[in-house]
Amino acid sequence: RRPETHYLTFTEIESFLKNLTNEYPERVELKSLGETYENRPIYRIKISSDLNATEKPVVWIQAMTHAREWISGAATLYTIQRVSQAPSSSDEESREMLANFDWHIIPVHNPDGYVYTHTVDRMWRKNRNPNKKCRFLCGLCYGTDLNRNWDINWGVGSSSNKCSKTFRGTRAFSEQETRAVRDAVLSTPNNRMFFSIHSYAQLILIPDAFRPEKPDDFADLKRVADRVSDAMYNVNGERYQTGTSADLLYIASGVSMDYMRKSDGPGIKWSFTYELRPDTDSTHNGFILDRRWIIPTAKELFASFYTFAAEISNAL
Ligand code: 0X9
Ligand code: ZN
Repeated sequence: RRPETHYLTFTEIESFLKNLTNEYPERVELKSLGETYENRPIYRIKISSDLNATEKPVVWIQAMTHAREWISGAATLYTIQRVSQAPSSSDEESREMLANFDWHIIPVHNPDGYVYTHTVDRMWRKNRNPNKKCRFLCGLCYGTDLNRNWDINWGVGSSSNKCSKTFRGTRAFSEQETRAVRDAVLSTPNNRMFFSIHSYAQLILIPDAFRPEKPDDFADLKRVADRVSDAMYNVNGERYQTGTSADLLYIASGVSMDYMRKSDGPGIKWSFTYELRPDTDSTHNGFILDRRWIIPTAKELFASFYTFAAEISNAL
């Protein structure tokens, strides 16, 4: 089964990634950044025109943080495939993306949760780390929301209730998944862009997520996000709104997008969160997008990465 026609299982994604590295060893490298509670690897695939050269400006893409948001993984695998194939294809956009940037992509940030959505509960969101509800004989609630666990204004706009879907964890970076990505980003030079991929509100979210006030460089971020939204619109006529989480959704703290901008942290100015689309013509829950929408959505996401890359390399 292929990632553009089916939602792959974690094991299938693993083989897909390994096959790519076997096919293109000179430009694709697969690494585990760490292991989850259930001992699954947190894969990072690096795609570079020259794996041995010093880092070009780096783009980070993090998908499948929330287990039920399957389209985020499927659409990201499509970009991985196109960029990996770039030099041996006539795909000019991918070639340009690879010429100007190194791509560090985490296609399944939350493998335990992802497996759980295939085996037990399609609507699971968090990871699967068990939380004791109290000290003695009082049961467990599973999972921390990996998009509330980062050390940026940790604690507000998230839940301290271990059973809640937005449980923030026992402290900032209590989870392996967030620590592994943090450490990988901090040890990589030349980080330039960061994207966290979610679904299903059809938005490009601009920092900050943790407050209603706009950051000083909001106008820069908004200008580029609006161009990206136009590029996405040109693919299938689907409009993605751009703005802050407070204006378009809700305030959330401890999210990866905000952490990546921290000046005493990764300091990545160009950091965004995507909410991909819901199923337009079904009565399904918005997280459950029929597999026929994988290709159209993946093409929009690819166009957005291409446009971000073109805009930001012009601005360098
Ligand atoms: O709540 C979230 O983590 C995201 N929505 S979702 O339905 N995919 O769970 C939104 C995140 C808040 N905003 C930003 N990260 N900008
Ligand atoms: Zn999400």
